[in-house]
Amino acid sequence: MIPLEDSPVTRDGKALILAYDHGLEHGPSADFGSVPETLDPEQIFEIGTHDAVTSLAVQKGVAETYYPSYDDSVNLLAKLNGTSNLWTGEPYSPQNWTVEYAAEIGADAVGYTVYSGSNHETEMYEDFRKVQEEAHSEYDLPVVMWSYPRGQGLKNDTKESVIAYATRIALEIGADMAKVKYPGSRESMEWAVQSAGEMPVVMSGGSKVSDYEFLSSVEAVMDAGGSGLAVGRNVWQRDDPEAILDALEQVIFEDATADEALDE
Ligand code: FBP
Repeated sequence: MIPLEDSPVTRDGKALILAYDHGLEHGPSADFGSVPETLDPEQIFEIGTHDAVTSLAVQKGVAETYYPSYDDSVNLLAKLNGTSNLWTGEPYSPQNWTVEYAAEIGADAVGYTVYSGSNHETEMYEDFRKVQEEAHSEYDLPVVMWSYPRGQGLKNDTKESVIAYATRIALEIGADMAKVKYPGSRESMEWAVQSAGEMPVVMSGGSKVSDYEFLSSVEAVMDAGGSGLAVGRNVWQRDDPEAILDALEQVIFEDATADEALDE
């Protein structure tokens, strides 16, 4: 495992990953319609320059086109695989760029989705193995795993036991950090964090909710021993992304409660 304390994609060992791969995963109508400016990747790179953001997770085309103007102000997390919402088969996320190419563009870390439980699990583990070994042995790049159990056999993908299994799988197959859905309570998150051993665990943001609900779940994750957050919609779908990032900075890096962060 690559220790993330000294990595540029963390601050004091904690992470706030701004995710912006939704144009591929969900499509522009689903996620950019409510705030039309979010269609423009440059707007998100601007948001990503906020001090609280430790890296920006994007796909290849967006990285190639926009990252060169931001390489001094944003850490790049190259999201190497991803699939569109138009795919209707069992979950599978193909690799869209290589570790080598991501490193050439200037990536500080790579990200990879694995759908454990899918009928394509064996292929995805094999794909992940190649990426993880190349990232570690050739480029010394940490690998953040979007660990999302899903597929025909899984009725509830945010159940406590499923999320703990998700963090454990990430540890077992060699991730340096796992990004998982929030299992609903601090206790459940604690179990997921413990299941990951020394590997850091961050919460996946999810669809937009109120400031208080969102910050409270982040507070619960931090109290549970989590290492932060990977978030998209709950930041850039807000009217004032900077204000929520100010609050997140306090909760993630300064041990503030949701109430304290909202009072500022
Ligand atoms: P959000 O904070 O907007 O949920 O983004 C996190 C993320 O993992 C994105 O990287 C990705 O596009 C999306 O969620 C995938 O969500 P799902 O697979 O559940 O549709």
